[in-house]
Amino acid sequence: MAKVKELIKVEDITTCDSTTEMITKARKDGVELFFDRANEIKACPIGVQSACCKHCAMGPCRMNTNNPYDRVGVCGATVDTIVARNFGRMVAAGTAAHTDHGMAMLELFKGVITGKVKDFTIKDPQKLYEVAEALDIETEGRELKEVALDLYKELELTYTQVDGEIPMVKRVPEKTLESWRKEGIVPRGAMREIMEMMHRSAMGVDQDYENITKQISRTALADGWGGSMVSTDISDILFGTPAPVEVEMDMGVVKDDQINIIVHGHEPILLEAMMVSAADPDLKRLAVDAGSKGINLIGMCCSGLDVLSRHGLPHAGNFSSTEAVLVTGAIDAMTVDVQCIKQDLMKVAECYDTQFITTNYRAKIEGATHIELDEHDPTTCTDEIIVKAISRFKTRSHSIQIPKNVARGIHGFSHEYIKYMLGGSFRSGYEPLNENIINGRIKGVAGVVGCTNPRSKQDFSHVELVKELIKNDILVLQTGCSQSALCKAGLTTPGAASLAGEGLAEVCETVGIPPVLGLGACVDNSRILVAASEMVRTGGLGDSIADLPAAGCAPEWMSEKAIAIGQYFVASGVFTVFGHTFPIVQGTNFEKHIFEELESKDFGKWGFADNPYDMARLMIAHIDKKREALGINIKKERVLASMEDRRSL
Ligand code: BF8
Ligand code: SF4
Repeated sequence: MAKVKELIKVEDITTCDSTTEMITKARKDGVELFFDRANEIKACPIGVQSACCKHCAMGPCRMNTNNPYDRVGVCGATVDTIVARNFGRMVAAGTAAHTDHGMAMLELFKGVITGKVKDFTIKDPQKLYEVAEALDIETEGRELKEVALDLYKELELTYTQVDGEIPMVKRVPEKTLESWRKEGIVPRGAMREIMEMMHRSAMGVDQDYENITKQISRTALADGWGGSMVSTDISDILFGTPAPVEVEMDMGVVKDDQINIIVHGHEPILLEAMMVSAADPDLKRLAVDAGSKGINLIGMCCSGLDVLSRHGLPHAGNFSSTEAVLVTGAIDAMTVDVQCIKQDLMKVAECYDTQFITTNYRAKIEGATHIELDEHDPTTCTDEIIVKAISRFKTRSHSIQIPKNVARGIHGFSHEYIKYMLGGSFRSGYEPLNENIINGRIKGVAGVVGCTNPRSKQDFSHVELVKELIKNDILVLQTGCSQSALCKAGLTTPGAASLAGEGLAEVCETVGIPPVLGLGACVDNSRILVAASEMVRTGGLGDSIADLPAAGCAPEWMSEKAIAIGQYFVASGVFTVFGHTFPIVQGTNFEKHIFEELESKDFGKWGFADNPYDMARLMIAHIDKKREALGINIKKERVLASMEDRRSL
């Protein structure tokens, strides 16, 4: 193991108590973690501003970040071209990740409806009908299978459509869609958009940053309103639409006397199949015969959030805790599929003799055991994983230390549930939410989402930002790793209403909800888009998403996927703030374009701040500006009209 020169203080790394405890143990055990390397490997100052182009062998060409216009690349590319192209390629990569995942979900759906996949069925037929109706597919008097086949064909266009507009634009508010049409950015299929983004950002193609930005938006929209949205809808149809459920979060969910299996990644099929295997009577008996009290299935990161939302399965933590949990010595197997799997998990697992298993043909890791999951027969793979975990349990040889912390929260909100909870079954709809925004009890809505990053103190910005927002009566919607941070901090319980401003607290107490609503994994940001559309359609808050008193933030982002998400929120009309770092050169025309000018086209815009309090200030100021424009910025007293007033109406 490489020797770390200077160890960073644990209190500067994380605010998560369990991760703190495990970092300390790892140091005692001589195990290096990614936090240590983040401290040792200084971020490249050119790369951090995306000021280098290596798209051809005449370069790589490096710009002067202090004086961005004093030089151009060998081919003459300006700093604006270079930074915009790099940004576009990040969006293409992030979009590819979400849409490839969505396409895998769609293939699974096809397998289920054609009878080729027998281990899963359609769990939520009502959602299937709803999605079909939203896409104008005839449902009246038709068999579920017939509708499902039509839906499959329609949704496939999300990925493959060569021309025209993707199906899900039917959900976009009219005025927002009009703005996209005017700008020429309504997406075709994701494959086409990603291909065109890669083409246009190659050497010698699109060299006008404004024109490049159009393709950046179009590609990102093919993710948010395309690949990600289809992934969410299909997962709900196959595995059930989430409804609020009490969950346990943090490393205390690991049990000393049970066979602990961590499932980490992004494809719900792996965890859903693991649940089937873990319930198998033969495997359960095998686990008990091995001397354990049973099989303890635990999720991490996004697929963990998927099953946490749907089934209340325990969750051990977010991206920055995936190595730390292995340091407990109590993990018998960690099994992974795609995305956000740090390669060094393999090495850390090896240090503790944990079985480390890859399951997806797309993502193998040197040294890991590969047991491929075949969607036609997923439990053959997951049964084998459990058998391996049992054998590791029998030969446990490392000292075990499990942090005791377990937080509880209510998660599993969906845009359907938000509609139901505020209106009740009698008058379900978004009217109560809109009314409460108009009357000022709720100032606005914020999406706080995304990763943790070892270059930013784990969880700190997520928690501080959200505390500021709810204190200011802003209802917070969450997806991705941010949710683990907020759950650990106790903010996803109805009791957290006591930390909210008076108005928001009143609404939360009346409805019995937390002021911070967990909506699932990162692809489930699409739920926020649908909720925003419903708010516009319901009325009283403007005609397009850009009119809503809403803002988004990814305070500790690290993945290219986060940039794709940020861009589709911006293109949809949302002011989106990123924290800690932003991959552009400051003081350039491209920066001005995406941080200021886009707003004038009925889009949102980007914002940046390096601490949570400034992030909150930016978001609140934007929400106030939108309230002002809507003419609802004055907190009105509720006055009952007198009979005289009524007569004069
Ligand atoms: O997709 S929030 S660290 S796990 S990228 Fe990754 Fe970021 Fe977590 Fe899920 Ni999303
Ligand atoms: Fe340099 Fe232009 Fe080649 Fe980029 S495309 S590496 S700027 S010569």
